[in-house]
Amino acid sequence: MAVLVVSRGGGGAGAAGWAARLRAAAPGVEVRAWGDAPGEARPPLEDVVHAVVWRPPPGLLARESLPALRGVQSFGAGVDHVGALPAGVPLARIVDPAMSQRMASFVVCNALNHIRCTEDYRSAQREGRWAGHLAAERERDVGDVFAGVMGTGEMGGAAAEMLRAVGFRVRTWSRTRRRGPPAGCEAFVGREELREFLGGSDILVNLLPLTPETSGLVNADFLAHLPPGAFFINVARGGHVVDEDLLGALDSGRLGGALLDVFHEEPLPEVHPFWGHERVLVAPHVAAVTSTETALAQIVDNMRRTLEGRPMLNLVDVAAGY
Ligand code: NDP
Ligand code: OXD
Repeated sequence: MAVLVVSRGGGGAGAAGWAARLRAAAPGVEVRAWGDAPGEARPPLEDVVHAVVWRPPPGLLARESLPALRGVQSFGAGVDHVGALPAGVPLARIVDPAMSQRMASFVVCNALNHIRCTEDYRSAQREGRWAGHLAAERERDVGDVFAGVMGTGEMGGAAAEMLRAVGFRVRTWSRTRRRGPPAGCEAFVGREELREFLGGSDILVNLLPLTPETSGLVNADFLAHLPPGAFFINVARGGHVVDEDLLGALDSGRLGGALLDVFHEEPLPEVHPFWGHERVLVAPHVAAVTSTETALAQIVDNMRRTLEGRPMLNLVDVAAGY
């Protein structure tokens, strides 16, 4: 019985780094790493019962390649990168309060930078300009700004709470009412309440999972419902966004700006117009990287559970896609 660690194109420790930590935490367990170094050979797969993955090669998790597979663990909170699984093989994801706090601080930091015009002062500095007039012309107080958070799960809930704690007026949007919004936030639910939610979101934060229902959600029609000059923070997935429509809204001034941490293709291709766009801030998928310190224990626990035939924790509803 063996465990396979596959990690391609992600930040963090990489396949070899994670595999070394799993071996140290569970001596005696055969842990094989498969990273994306040029020419790296594929390890033996026949006896792999548990796989820990970030962007595995398409088809790797199928029965034909991993006939003994009994459990899959995503290295991320998201699972859209995992691909198709054989029927009945359970999928777990990372649920880590430290990671949710990391995400929340990234969102709050960028929301505050936006309303306090940090980028404008940076541009003025590059040109040697004293831009004190911007304080009165563009800056806004937190209590006057509505922040809308799409997704009220582990990440979205934490971001909404922290936005609220620093004084933003917060609205949330989710698929169901099963989790109430964080205290002090106004909740919107389902497609029928989406337009109303968007219409009052000066800053829009995307923390939805990428599923068939949410793929391409952020298109021209969607963006047209935001208040003029709104700021968009995408920390979920590039696949939520129709890039041409986002660029159109930015170019027309309909959208005031965007902070993008995630993209259809990562790394963002050199020629992509987001790189040089004056209203776009590009981050390299770093809003909340899975940490070897805070997530190792649950990855090891789920590995042991699969090896011992016990159910994993933090299971994903594979049919819903999150
Ligand atoms: P959760 O599963 O905990 O929460 C998902 C939320 O999205 C829930 O509130 C859910 O609603 C809502 N949702 C799902 N589908 C829809 C829909 N069709 N319409 C409206 N709302 C919907 O996920 P997490 O909070 O843990 O993570 C969210 C995403 O964040 C991940 O999938 C990943 O893509 C991204 N992420 C990005 C990182 C980065 O570094 N940039 C790091 C970590 C995660 P309901 O409550 O009703 O089920
Ligand atoms: C995740 C991510 O899903 O890093 O955890 O994007």
